[in-house]
Amino acid sequence: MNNIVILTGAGISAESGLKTFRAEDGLWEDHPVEEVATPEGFARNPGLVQRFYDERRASILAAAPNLAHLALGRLDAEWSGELLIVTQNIDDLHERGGARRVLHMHGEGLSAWCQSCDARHRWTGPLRNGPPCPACGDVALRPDIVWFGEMPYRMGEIYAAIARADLFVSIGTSGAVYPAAGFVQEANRSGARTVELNLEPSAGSRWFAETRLGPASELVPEWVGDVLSASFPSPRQPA
Ligand code: BJW
Repeated sequence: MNNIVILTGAGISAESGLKTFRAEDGLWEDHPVEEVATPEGFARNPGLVQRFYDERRASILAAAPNLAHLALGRLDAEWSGELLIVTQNIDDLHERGGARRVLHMHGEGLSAWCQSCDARHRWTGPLRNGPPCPACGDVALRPDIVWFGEMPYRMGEIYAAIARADLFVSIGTSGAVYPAAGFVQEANRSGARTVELNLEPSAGSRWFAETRLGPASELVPEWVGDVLSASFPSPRQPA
């Protein structure tokens, strides 16, 4: 086994105090998704959307990586084969947990994107007050986030990594949002072993060869230990 692709979702950051989306007390409970996570919602009420992401940005800055992020940081440091951590999360907790091979397919909360000159800037303050773009000076910054109906980032790279993967692992995601929810089937098609780590079975649970249930802060360090000690079963069928 050499190539690993890991998909993470909001559940891996839940124990860092960041809300998930679809839980009863989740983000969509107080903020209708079509209002805050679509380009149409942003066009209708930019102030509301900027406030929502200003609050999210502040929460990200106040959060710290948990044992699950740290374990993936350890895996990244010690795994000499190919590794890609594809995260749907907009927080930077994987990076602060030590991981380097991270791809943010739904964008980054600490990035602002200028709709006028297309520049992207690291952003830690608010956007609701309409700051000018540091590159062109126009007041046209939006959160650098992939909303519903928009194309997630770097899909070609993701599908290429899945096609090469020996092991595909999904951590803390409900499997409700495409294209990420379809990655497990892609991985199965290309012959990878598939494993799900989640508090409860996801919508696509039946597609995984193995499911381990529990909190990410316990499951992920245990799973990383298994992989690094090579006690993980060989993923591909012998030729
Ligand atoms: C724990 C835990 C603990 C809790 N330990 N686990 C009809 C059919 C199919 C598709 C479509 C359709 N109609 C429209 C579409 C496409 C649409 C879509 O999927 N809609 C669905 C609602 C059906 N998708 C899109 O529009 C995407 N773009 C697109 O498809 O472009 C075209 C394209 C075509 C072909 C190829 C490529 C592209 C864009 C999707 C953008 C999603 N954006 C959001 C918001 C922005 C980011 C942000 O604000 O943060 O991304 S939505 C939101 O959901 C966010 C998340 O990244 C995403 C996934 O959520 P996640 O992470 O799974 O969170 P939850 O809350 O759902 O689940 C948490 C999980 O954690 C649970 O399972 C818990 O059990 C678990 N958990 N605590 C372990 N301690």
